Amino acid sequence: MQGNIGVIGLAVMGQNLILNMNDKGFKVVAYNRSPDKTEAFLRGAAAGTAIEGAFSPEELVSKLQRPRKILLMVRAGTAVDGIIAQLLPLLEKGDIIIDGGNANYPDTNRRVAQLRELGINFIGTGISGGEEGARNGPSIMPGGNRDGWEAVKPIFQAIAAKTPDGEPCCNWVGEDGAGHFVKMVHNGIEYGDMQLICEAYQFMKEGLGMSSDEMHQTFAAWQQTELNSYLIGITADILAFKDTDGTPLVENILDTAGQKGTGKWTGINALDMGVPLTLISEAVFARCVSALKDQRVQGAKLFPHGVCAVEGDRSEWLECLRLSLLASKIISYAQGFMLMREAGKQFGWHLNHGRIALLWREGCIIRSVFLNNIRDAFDADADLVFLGADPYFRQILQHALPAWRKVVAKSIENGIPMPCMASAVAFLDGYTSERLPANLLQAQRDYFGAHTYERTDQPRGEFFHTNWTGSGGDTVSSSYHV
Ligand code: NBP
Repeated sequence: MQGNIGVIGLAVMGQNLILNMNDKGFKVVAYNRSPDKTEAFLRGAAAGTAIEGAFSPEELVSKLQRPRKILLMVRAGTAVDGIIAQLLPLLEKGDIIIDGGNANYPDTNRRVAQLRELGINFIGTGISGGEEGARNGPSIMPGGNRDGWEAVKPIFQAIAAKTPDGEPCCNWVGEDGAGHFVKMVHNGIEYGDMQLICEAYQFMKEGLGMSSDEMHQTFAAWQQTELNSYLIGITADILAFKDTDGTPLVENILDTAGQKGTGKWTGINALDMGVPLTLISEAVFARCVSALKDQRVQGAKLFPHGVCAVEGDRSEWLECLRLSLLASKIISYAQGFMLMREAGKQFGWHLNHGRIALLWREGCIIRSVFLNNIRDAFDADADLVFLGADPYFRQILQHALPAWRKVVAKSIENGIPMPCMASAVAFLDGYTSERLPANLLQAQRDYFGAHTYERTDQPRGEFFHTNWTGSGGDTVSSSYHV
């Protein structure tokens, strides 16, 4: 029997996706650049299954049903272009290449267009859930050339995670690089969620003086609330985990984090598109600050401050903190969806936000109960611009606001860095201000650069320049923008 699908790349993701497909009754042909990995896989995890190996691209292609479906699970970047170049002479019109790695979406835009010219359907899909998700049901975000989708859909929807209602967390996202764009935003949101939890942890530990076991209990209790999510659950587990000497392992881990491409790309795209993605960007920068360990050690000597204990009723503070986390998380998702809306507009992608929320409901790192409410919000109003305007989320934000301000103010007063929670309040305050100080900013720009300004008492689109110093003249600038 010919293979239903071929998979190239037998590292952790590729192997687990193949085993998952095999479990669902699909015949998979596996190929890896280094043959020893293919041999080890066939002898190991794939032994006794219907999975077949191939030791060259030619052999792989010869073993597949038409139209051939080939999933690439290799390191993102030039490796993908290299493999495509190897496959092209072997493929026929109508064959399908799927890139399941973490490609940067402009690369996917380019590949979709190039391969369309050659009659090859290219799909770029985000796959989230790590090793465990790949094996048991990931969240899958496919986009690209839709002509290839119907042939791939039964396989991908079979292996994907399912919502409690049985819907697959895999559906068509949109044209070109839309799937990889949505995966990028997913990863950015993951950065934000993780940093928010870390800020709550630091407030509990250093402000409220809580032990790891007490924090474990708090996160476990939060898991029974609207915050119920994979990341809150694993945080509770981590805090209970003891090192070999009986101390909490988390306290023995060095406090520096790296940041790989996708969080940074999310921030860069937000800047390019003019979307105020403040929370995710702060989360990326928080990792950058954490990475400056040596400088922080020096800084702590220059500005010794320590964290002052947070006085007052602990359970009251914990409820304020829970509300702050929830409200900040709403802002983060609201900003993430704003970015996707803008990308949809700029690239002409028809993104369905409710459906995207459903894709993330299970299988991926940001999976949470809360995503059901986001799906409901976009189902009720597909044109919802700001998630906080949905009645459910608006009510939570309004209820949380006093507690949220209290936590952020206390963190600043007591020296606990909480950049994401603080930026979330600042964003909401700015976004809901009818008048901001940008009038002064416009005056400054006109003063030093003759950039002109609009007036409150004149129609929009009419521009004025003032000779502020009496020596500036009346000539305005039309090309120099600061
Ligand atoms: P890696 O990202 O570690 O990539 C290793 C695979 O790429 C191996 O099969 C390797 O073959 C192959 N490869 C490389 Br490197 N350069 C190649 C080239 N020039 N030509 C052909 N093959 C090449 O594997 P992974 O962690 O399984 O991730 C696969 C993709 O999925 C990546 O894009 C990753 O970003 C994405 N992803 C990973 C996760 C995760 O949790 N790990 C989650 C979600 C998405 P070799 O054996 O011959 O060196």
